[in-house]
Amino acid sequence: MRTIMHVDMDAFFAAVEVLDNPEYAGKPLIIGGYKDSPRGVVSTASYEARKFGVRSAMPLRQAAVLCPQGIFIPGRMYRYQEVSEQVMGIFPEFSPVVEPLSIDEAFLDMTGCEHFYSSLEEMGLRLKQRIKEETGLTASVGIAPNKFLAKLASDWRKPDGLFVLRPQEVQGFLRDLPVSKLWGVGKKSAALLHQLNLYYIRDILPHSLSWLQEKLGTALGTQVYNLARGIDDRPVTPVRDVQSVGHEITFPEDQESFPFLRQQLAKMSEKVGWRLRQQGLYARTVSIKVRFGDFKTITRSHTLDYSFNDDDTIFREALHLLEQVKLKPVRLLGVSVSSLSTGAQLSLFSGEESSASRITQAMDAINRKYSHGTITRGRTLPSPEEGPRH
Ligand code: TTP
Ligand code: MG
Repeated sequence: MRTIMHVDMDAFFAAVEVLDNPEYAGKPLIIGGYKDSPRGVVSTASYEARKFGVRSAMPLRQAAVLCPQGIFIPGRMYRYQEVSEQVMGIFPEFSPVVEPLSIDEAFLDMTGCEHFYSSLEEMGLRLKQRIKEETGLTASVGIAPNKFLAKLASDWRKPDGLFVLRPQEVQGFLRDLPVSKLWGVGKKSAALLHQLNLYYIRDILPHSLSWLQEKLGTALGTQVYNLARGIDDRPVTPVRDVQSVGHEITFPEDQESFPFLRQQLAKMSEKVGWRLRQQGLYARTVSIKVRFGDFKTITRSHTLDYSFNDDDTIFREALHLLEQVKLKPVRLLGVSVSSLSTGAQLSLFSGEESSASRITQAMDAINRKYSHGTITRGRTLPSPEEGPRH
């Protein structure tokens, strides 16, 4: 039995606009273009605007009729992409098997990770909390035995929802849903099913596989037969093999204080090291990414002649790279490692490193037992005179 988690951000583009423009909070916000755009369509609408019937893909003009008091804005794709990267960057902390589906949703295969949490509810809550803490945004999370059910579950309590669907509850949950909720059943297929008098999932259950295949074709017939029973064997497929492991932070206010940036670098180096070790990987290259207040972005890298997976090496190299950057107010700071391999190619000075590696192993054991971040190094804590500057 698998444990699959589906995460979908709430009213994503609109929520990012509210985050950056708090005066939009609680207002009907419509993203996609100005009210009088002749051809534009709605990308998304805030939940306040949805009350008026405004929906994604609806012509803006129609939205303007339904919701004349709506605030219409064209949208800022680069910013949604930036927040999307922030959100996607959190998932590997929870599972090494992540499949992004669109700009604001992903599947995480959590099979085998259940015992890290007191319950599946806590697992979902922890992810929601991390997203909120990192981005200020809410997400809806569904946890179920497969992808089809997990996606239905994340939608069930939207917005800011969390819904766990357990195997014994699946049949009861599916029965009364319309057939359009079946994966792959769009408008056309739904019409086809309606012609056969199949309106709800419960209507499909009495029919045999061969009857459905005969009426709907082999592919759709098989899919409908299985999904109606909550059967879906598709694996969570990561887009590609991991090329790099990284972490980045976008600050609420641009930051110029070097001690503060150094502390952030230390924190992120620990996270990157932890994830490397969780996946049994070693790296040879450390990179930093710095985005300034004016959005100019630079990256700097250094490749060592040996492989490593300890926080100290990552931090030392990242700090060295940061020291060489001429600082202006910083909007985003990131650390990543690449040139990955599954085995260590040890340094000539490996004897010297072994005590550091013993400390890392001890810290990981504690963090694995409790939760990551339980034990951390002093350099990741703010010094008394140097907190973040807002
Ligand atoms: P969705 O997750 O479908 O919608 P949403 O996040 O806005 O709202 P919900 O709370 O229901 O999940 O899509 C994510 C983003 O993708 C959405 O904010 C805007 C964009 N999008 C479009 O541009 N056009 C579309 O037709 C859809 C469906 C989404
Ligand atoms: Mg969404």
